[in-house]
Amino acid sequence: MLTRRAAMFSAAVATFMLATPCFAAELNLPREKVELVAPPFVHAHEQATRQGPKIMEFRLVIEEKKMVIDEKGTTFQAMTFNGSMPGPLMVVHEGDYVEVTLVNPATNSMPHNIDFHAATGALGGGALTLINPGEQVVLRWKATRTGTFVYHCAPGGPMIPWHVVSGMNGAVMVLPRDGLNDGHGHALKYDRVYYIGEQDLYVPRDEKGNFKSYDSPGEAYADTVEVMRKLTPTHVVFNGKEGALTGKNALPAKVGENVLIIHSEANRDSRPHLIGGHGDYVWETGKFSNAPETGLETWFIRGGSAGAAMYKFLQPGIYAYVTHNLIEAAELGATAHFKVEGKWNDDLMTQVKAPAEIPAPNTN
Ligand SMILES: [Cu+2]
Repeated sequence: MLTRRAAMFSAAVATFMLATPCFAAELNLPREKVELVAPPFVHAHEQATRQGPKIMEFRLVIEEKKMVIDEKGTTFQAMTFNGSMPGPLMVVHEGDYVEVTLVNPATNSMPHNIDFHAATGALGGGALTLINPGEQVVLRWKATRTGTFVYHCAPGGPMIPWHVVSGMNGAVMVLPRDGLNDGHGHALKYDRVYYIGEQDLYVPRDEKGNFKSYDSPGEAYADTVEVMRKLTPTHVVFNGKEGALTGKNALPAKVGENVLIIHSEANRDSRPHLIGGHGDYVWETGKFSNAPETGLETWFIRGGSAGAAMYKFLQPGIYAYVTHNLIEAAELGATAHFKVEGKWNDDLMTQVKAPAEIPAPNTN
């Protein structure tokens, strides 16, 4: 059934498409084809660049597929960009053009599109990219603002939240051409960069309270919307699955390295916290035209945005990176681990006395 809101949205799309001559002007700029990689990793890129603006070419293939989302083996009818939840991080520089080929293979069951928060133009490109299974489309937009920004599917009306919480979201990082800085003229460089995409999931249960499994997204839709409307996720996970970034999947780093963490949440608020570490420089809203905050304990990611935090690890060990709603971290899945190698600094922390029995009170 088409709701009033969905009808209004569709009308807005139709008006926009009629009113806007859509042509691809030729740009006389060099092109660079980027091979995207699945999160938490980020494709190779320059931090600062001496080159002029380019057309950066990306290819996103939409995959509707069943994924396992927790350690109990719960399955989920996911919708994804390039097969991962979240989709890959795309990195460009201010003034570059992002040219995305969006592919909706005939094996999919639904129309999809893409709305880039970093882009300027109606619906973030959503109206120009709506494609049916068996179609592909090419969108180009100019990266005029620096920062980290979410992208997500937005095919209209009630389809929008459902596709987003089914996994169709990711992030773009637009770097200043001369790289990151601390807001006081000092350049900041990272030795490693990781992309952590937080995802709230709403999985229906059967009468016995067990998670239900479905054969297609369409079959899961009605039950899933009921769970979504309660606004209480059954899972809050990093990178698509409980445990995706813990244990053997822990993110490696070394003492002395600056690590940049991009954290997105396309639908819901989050509070990243690195247990035992800090945010040396945090662009909480993710926008590099603002000076970063320094020395933070916990920061805030507004639903529908991506933030960036840089930290130089000073001690070795396993660091948990969580959302500091600890119920979500420990019970719903939102925990990652950094595995840091290096030399321990006793000056920063030491165990002065090992655990021992409490001494008996001196009665003399
Ligand atoms: Cu979609």
